[in-house]
Amino acid sequence: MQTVPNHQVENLQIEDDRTGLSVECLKRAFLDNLFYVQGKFPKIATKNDYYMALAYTVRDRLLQRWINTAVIYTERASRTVSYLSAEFLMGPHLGNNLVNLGIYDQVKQAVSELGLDLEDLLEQEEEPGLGNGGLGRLAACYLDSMATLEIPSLGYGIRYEFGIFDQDIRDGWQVEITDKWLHCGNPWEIARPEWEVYVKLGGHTEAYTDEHGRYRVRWIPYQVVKGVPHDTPILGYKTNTANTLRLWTAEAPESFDFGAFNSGDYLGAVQAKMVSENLSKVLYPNDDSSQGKRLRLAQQIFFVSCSLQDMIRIVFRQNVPLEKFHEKFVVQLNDTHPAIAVAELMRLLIDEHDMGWDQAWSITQKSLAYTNHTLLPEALERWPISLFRSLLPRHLEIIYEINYHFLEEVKAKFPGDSDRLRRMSLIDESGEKYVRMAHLACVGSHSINGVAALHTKLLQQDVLRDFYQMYPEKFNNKTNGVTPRRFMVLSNPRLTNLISSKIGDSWIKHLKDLKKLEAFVDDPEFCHQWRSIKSAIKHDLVAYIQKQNGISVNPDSIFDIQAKRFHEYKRQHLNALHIITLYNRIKANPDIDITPRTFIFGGKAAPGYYMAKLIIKLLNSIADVVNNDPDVRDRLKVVFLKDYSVKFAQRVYPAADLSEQISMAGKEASGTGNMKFALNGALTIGTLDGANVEIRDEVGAENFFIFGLTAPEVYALKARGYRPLDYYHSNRELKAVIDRIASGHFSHGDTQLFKPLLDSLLHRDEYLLFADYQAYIDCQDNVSQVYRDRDRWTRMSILNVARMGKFSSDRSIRDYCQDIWNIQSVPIELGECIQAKE
Ligand code: F58
Repeated sequence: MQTVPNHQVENLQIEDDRTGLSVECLKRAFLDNLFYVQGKFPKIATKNDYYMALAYTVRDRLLQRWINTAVIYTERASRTVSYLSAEFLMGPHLGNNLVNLGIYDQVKQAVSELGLDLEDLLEQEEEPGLGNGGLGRLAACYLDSMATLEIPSLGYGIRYEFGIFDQDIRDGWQVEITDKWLHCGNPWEIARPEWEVYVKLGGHTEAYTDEHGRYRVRWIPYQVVKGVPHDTPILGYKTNTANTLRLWTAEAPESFDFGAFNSGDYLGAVQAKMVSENLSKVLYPNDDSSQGKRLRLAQQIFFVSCSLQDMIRIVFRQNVPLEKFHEKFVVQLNDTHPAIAVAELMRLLIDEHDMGWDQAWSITQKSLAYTNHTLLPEALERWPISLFRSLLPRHLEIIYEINYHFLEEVKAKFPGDSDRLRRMSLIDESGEKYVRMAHLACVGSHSINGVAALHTKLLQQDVLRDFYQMYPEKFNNKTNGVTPRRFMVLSNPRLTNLISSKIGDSWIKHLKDLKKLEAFVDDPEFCHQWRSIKSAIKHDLVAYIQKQNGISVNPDSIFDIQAKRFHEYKRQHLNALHIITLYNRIKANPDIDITPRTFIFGGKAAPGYYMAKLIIKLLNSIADVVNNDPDVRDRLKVVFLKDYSVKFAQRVYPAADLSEQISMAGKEASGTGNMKFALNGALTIGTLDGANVEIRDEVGAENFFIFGLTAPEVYALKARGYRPLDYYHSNRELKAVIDRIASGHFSHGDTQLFKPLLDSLLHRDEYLLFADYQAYIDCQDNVSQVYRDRDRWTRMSILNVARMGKFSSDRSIRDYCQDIWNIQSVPIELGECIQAKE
């Protein structure tokens, strides 16, 4: 569709009620939106109507910035980061936009003058749970930081109709419920049907010779799906930059297949429509393995092709020659889920835009960069060749050709090393043939990065070792970070205000400025305030737990929290072993002096991951027994908070005393929850894994509870031959814990319920719980000791916060900009273009 220049529209005065920030103006705009957009008036409005009216009021204020940003980027054809991710775990938009616009307090006052409570309205928002965990949340933090740093960027992904499932707990078991986040409408997005694109799937290819006598390939697809972009503005913190998150929905090209319709096959026609729409129907809820499902590969090509076609459209619209695609865009691949971009960009350039192979390859490599997020071998994506061919016949041909050239390069660099060729090939031919997506991403990108120093080192030494030897210059580390806007300013206003009252608020944009807090660590008044705030937040969580779970919790106990996806490598069950150890000590000696603790868990398990679900059941079963045993006398409480989400995380991080980061060393790529907890003043008990290593380096070993085997020790122990039974037999407390579970004590006498879990520990223990058990218990005993010295604990907490500056996602994004993206900021002035021309 063409844009029609219209000078009358350009000169329109944007009405003050759509942009004004005074309390009076906000109130007027709110009532106006309630009436004209929501079609309600106060007498009959529901809470959701009020939420929607407020959301539209805030969106109006974003639009002015959003349009200004788009106009300036277009005029200047600014270099742009294109962040391709199958997941964006954005969390609720309203509160974040209020913070970033700097109007939280005005809006609070405006709604309160209308007799409403802002917290209530914030609670009303259904968050878009379009991600599984860390990877999707990282993408969201990066969008926030790019906008804050005024970096032109587009986030590209899928607008799943159903995001990550809602979790209920019934009889201690996880039950999954579909997430209908769109059922009340989504006020934050604007559909852009004028920028729809088409994606081909299936069918076959044909070779032909074009009018210049060149060899060409034509792809005759079996199916074509339409992608429609839905845009959400992403506002930076106190800047005018509003970038775009562009999510694609899949539709049938026409509402009916008219061929089938006319031949009377009405249901067949509707069926075809449903098949197309399936592509953006649901987020895959697995957080580790790729299952080789056809629909998932179809989702990947769908959003990647839509996004690359959209970028090419932008290139043309801005009069950039296609040969300069890589100067206009740098495309960051968030893991291998968008790695098909390597073949798709080649296909678009060669087949659709007549480019030669060499030039297309050079542009592809210069444009793409790949971030790896995992060290788990089972999480490395591979697609069976047969599946791949049936869905993407043309891409498979292109991949074979890339592979041919690539293996020639490998041969030239490592002559006579056929084993290496086999290991590095884009095609795994050891049994059934597979396409290896990580290899494709490595070959097709100019940069390959891990997400924490240790992770990058392990990639180089192990998982991607051959590629590191082949292309050492491509490898670099970009330690993850988190946005302090959502995870401090919005979620922890009390601590934010205390900090800003002492050191000003520059730290919100320059997190390293938190260092200035160190000057107050010996100030008793400050320490007292610090402690009172933590205590007040804990009281709030106590009330929430009482309401949600009906459990009364002692606010003076240690709030010991493990909140993350459930996975054996993350070892929530090691935490369970500690709880039972303490329980056993109490049972053996009911008067024992134990520092009171509340163990809080939150997190979902992949629906098909039986062991993770059994661990959830175990924790809930322990909770039932421990919380109701009179001998325990409220010294221990175990709480499983259901349906962990971003909204929920924001409530939990600020209340933590102790953050559990206890994965087996060498498994957690980085972790980002570890950063959010520490930033909110929790102390960490953790292994030397992922970013824990760097957090400890920053906050100081004396302010961090480290325990357990290191990654090299893990490998060495496994190489020697690990025998978990030896630990069981030689460690009295460990044996008592395992025996207590086996006896049916937590399962109403049922000795079979947890047997699969116990068998796996006793006979395999892949994640070395038994090997780390004693070190963990000793470390926890030390935690309990230190907690009793409240002044010391407070001091450690303050120093943790003061030294977390490195872990802002702003720092991560600056590093990406400098080392990979080669991109500068483009500040946005309001009023330069469309606004208020009189
Ligand atoms: C996570 N990966 C890492 N994957 O586990 C974590 O250490 C890291 O901090 C984080 O990425 C950000 O770098 C992760 O969340 C997924 O959820 C994928 C979803 C799709 C299937 C494969 C796993």
